[in-house]
Amino acid sequence: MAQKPSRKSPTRPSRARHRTLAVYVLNGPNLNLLGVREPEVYGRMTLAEIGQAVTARARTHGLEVIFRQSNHEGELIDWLQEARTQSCGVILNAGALTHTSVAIYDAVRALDRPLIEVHLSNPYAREPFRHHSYVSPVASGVICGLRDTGYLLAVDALADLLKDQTA
Ligand code: CA2
Repeated sequence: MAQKPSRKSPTRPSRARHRTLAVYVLNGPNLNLLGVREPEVYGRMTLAEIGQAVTARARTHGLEVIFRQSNHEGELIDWLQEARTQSCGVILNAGALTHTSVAIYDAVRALDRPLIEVHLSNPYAREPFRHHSYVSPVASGVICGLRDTGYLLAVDALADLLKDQTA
């Protein structure tokens, strides 16, 4: 019996293989509380509003965004590992884990993608325990103290780094 011709053309690669990988924007512990408390430190925007603004900004660069928050170190590490193959780059606000987590440091080291570290506040103008970051030495760049604007600048910076990569 004659075989039904396959709709897949062997010469045309599937769309899935050629889809643009997303920017992962990962947020750590307590950042789900944004907009609810301490607006004088972190600004008035909620994390959901920042997510919307970041997604819109990324779209102007032709980039998609996966925006997530977790209060759990292990979940953030799982997402950083996922980002090794599923993202074109990462924007990370690891919250207080920035100052404590060797495991986050190891996961970022293993990433093999550009990563921008972001903080809403300026940790260097705050308590001494916030002055050390485990992320900064393995980040492509660091933006802090500019509140939600920092996330948008991180999108622009990442888009620039990605352009340089493909140039
Ligand atoms: O400034 C930042 O983005 C931080 O990553 C925020 C972390 C802090 O531990 C870092 O030192 C700097 C804390 C996030 C907690 O966010 C809250 C928001 C509203 C109310 C309470 C906490």
